[in-house]
Amino acid sequence: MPQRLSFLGTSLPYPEARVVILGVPLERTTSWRGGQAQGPNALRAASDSVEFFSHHFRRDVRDARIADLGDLDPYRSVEEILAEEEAEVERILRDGKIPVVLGGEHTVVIPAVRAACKFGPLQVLALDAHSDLRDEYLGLKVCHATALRRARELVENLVVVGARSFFGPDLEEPCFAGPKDFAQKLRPDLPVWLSVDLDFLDPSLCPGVTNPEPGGLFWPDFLGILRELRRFRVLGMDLVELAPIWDPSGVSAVCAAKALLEAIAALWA
Ligand SMILES: [Mn+2]
Repeated sequence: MPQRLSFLGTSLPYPEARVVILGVPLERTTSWRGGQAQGPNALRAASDSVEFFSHHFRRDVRDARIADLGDLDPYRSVEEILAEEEAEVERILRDGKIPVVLGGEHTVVIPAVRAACKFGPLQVLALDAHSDLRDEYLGLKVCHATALRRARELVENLVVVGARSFFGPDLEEPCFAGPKDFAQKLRPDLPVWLSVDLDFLDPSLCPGVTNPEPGGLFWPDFLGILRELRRFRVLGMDLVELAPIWDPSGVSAVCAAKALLEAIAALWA
């Protein structure tokens, strides 16, 4: 029997799926220590350790009918990879399904949001330790440090929760919110794209990320955010910046797998 690593061991064919996972192991514009290319498969492997059932949301995630398409080929130019990702996310949405993009660096949010915008006005909720609002970084307009600025240019509204690393002027931006009050900054009339940079979590909980930042959020904050988000229509999500090589305990990959499971249980099961 051919074996392929998949989230929760799913082998559901694409036509039968409601939630569709796509790995984009992009690691090209990283400015420090890297490691995100191994994120998608580390998350898949760690998903063996979590139950299908979310007791917080009283849902079995298998009811979300999850398919896992595997990873895009990363051995091409950044432009080619991002273009294929955009086409894939667009196809998944056009088929009436929910795309879940696994990074890779946070740059992968840009083509995902660009694809989702083709279906109407959109807003983005990002969980991130960093504002990612630079206009360019190290000469690049499209990279991990500009990801949320590029995404914001595409959508009607951006809200960022968990930010605690700023370069200065970004601190004056109106998009930042706390885990308890963020929903007030979201527009009730617009669908949401959820972008989860795992470094929003405190590094004591999830150290295996490319740019850990002290003073982060904890698990109950995340569950509370998901609970609030259930009032909105969430079109899809990305989960990025898992860098398992920096966490020999493997707990960060389990956090990532569990975070994805809880998000699917809360929003789509
Ligand atoms: Mn970040």
